[in-house]
Amino acid sequence: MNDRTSAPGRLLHAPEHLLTREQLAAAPDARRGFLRRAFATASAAMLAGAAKAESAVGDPNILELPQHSLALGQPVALEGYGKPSRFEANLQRRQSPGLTQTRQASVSFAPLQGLFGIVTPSGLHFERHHQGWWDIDPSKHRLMINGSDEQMLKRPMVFTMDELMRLPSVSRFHFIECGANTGMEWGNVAVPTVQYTHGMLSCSEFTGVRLIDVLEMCGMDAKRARFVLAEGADGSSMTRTIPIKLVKSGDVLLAYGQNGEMLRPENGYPLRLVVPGVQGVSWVKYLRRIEVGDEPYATKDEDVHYVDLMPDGQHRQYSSVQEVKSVVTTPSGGQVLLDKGFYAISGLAWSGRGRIRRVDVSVDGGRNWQPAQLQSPVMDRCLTRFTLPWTWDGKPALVMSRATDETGQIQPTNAQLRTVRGKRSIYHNNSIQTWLVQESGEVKNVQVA
Ligand SMILES: Nc1nc2c(c(=O)[nH]1)N[C@H]1C(S)=C(S)[C@@H](COP(=O)(O)O)O[C@H]1N2
Ligand SMILES: [Mo]
Repeated sequence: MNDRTSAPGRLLHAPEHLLTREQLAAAPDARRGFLRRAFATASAAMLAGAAKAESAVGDPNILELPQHSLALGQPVALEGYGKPSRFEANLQRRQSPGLTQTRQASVSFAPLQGLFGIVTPSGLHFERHHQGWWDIDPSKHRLMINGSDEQMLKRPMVFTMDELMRLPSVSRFHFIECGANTGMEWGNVAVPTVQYTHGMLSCSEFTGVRLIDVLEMCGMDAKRARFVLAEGADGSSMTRTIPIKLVKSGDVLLAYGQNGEMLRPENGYPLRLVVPGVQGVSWVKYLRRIEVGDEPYATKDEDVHYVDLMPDGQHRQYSSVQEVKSVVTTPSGGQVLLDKGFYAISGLAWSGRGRIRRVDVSVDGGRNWQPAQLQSPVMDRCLTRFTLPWTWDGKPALVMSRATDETGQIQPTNAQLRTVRGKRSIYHNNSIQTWLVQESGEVKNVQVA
């Protein structure tokens, strides 16, 4: 089953990969000349071309010296910001075919199927705006820190960005996941690719000042303080309650840096809250105010939105930790396996409660499980990359992954999750995802028990 010596299978990353179907059809075929049925529709001319190029002998890509080996290359840019290769232009954030398209108040999904390792390039980080994004002038941005009364915080202060950025900072890798990620799968299979099932998920190195340090500077009453309120400067008036316990642990950051540079405007430039392990909505962007208080604030974004409708008709509130979850990104929905043979199954695992301890992978719909390899680094409340070598025999396969975190929490099946949560939720779906590899090689989003 895990025979790495078998011929490598080729993978078509539809619809966002560098090779088109046509280019692949024209490429030398794998050793057995095994043409997937997916290509039955390819034109006769193309098939003839593929047959001619069957072996590397006579390959013009080797025999004819290309221009880039003969002439001077491009000069270095005198100035400017680097961009990806033009051949990578299809790898983009995209709006889901399963959601109503609106201009400002919406979401675009990260192309998880095309990413390596654990860090999301900032230009591909998912976006979620309740009222559109802004590119705020950092010289005019202010952060106010106040208490619910004068004793709660003795020295209320207003910080400029310069003042904040002079303070000692930390840099940490964390994932951010919207509580609504995978939400469309509650009822049934809703969207075709992992970009749309799981792409409200990204992971960055964030740099900023620990919120606790600033609150201590301001003279917070550590005995009375129980919650903080975080407020954004955009028109959505995003406001969220964060328990002081999380803040006191030193994990909550006033972040201005993302992957070595300033935050992108879409991600909250110039300042956002980083609340590791907690759903994205609490990571308030364009952060302009923190208030310290002794009771939860019950704002619109925690009363009306981001509540979970339970089977008994009651709503569950403040369910903010993102529970243990994982997904296979290769092979995943929309891709096509072009050959039988070796594939490296690969995916991402994460938990809002700590590190990932293990990931098991099944290729038979959950009857048998094998432990996947976790790639280092494995970090606290961060994405973890896992892999498992697999030889596809050309028969239908149901590919799944199941993560366990360091607290012992195990990712539930759809049936297990629904027993507790019903089917009418939007948020916090962390159930096991299944991809069906069909005989044709085409991969489909399906749900099994
Ligand atoms: N000020 C402000 N903060 C916000 C939002 C917003 O609309 N305005 N959206 C929230 C939601 S619902 C999520 S999931 C994350 C998304 O962060 P991102 O756009 O950087 O991916 O930001 C959160 N913080
Ligand atoms: Mo969100």
